[in-house]
Amino acid sequence: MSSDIILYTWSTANGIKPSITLEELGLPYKFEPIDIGVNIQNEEWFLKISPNVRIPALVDGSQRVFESGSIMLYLADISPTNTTPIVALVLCRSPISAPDYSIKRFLDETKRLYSVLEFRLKESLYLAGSKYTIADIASYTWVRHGPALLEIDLSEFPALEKWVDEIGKRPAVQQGADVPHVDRTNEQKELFQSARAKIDGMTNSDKH
Ligand SMILES: N[C@@H](CCC(=O)N[C@@H](CS)C(=O)NCC(=O)O)C(=O)O
Repeated sequence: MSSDIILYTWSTANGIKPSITLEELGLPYKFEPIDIGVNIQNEEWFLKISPNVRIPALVDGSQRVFESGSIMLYLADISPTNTTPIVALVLCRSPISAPDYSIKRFLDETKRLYSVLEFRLKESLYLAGSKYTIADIASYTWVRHGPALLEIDLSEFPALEKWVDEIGKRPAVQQGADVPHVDRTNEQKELFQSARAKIDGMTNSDKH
């Protein structure tokens, strides 16, 4: 099957939502890596595709779509194979580059959101119900590295742990999460560890 879809993306939690969705739906696509570390997103040609100066963005023939949630809804809409219900679900961004005081706040908030997910996944196989949907993909890309980066023990959240392991084993997820192929795990881990060391050096009164 030939395709007009071009995905402009980078290997971030928002960036891999569309590639995982494309792989899951079996839609053919090409992709262009947009290295946000060297500001390709600010180049004039890219602003015509993504006026909000962010990845991911997608072009399908004469149609342009940006915002990861909009792209996922668009793909689910055009896919002939999609039969699952679509539910939007928003999770907080992880605090990799936040100011130090907000790192603690967002760490606590991340744990609170994990409890919310745990609550839901104890009563339901997937976030929107009995079927795997784009709500799972949108949340999975944020949850997958959280425990390692934030030093959270996921065994405190057994239903969430089972969900994240199961989704991570899906071939389409592994394929899509590797578009474009860039290993940023160590870079992210170092960033977080240095911020974490600063928090640990703060007094309790500084933390709020
Ligand atoms: N709400 C947007 C957020 C997209 C976003 O934050 N993209 C980041 C990478 S994850 C980006 O392009 N950053 C480049 C910049 O801020 O210049 C979405 O979900 O697509």
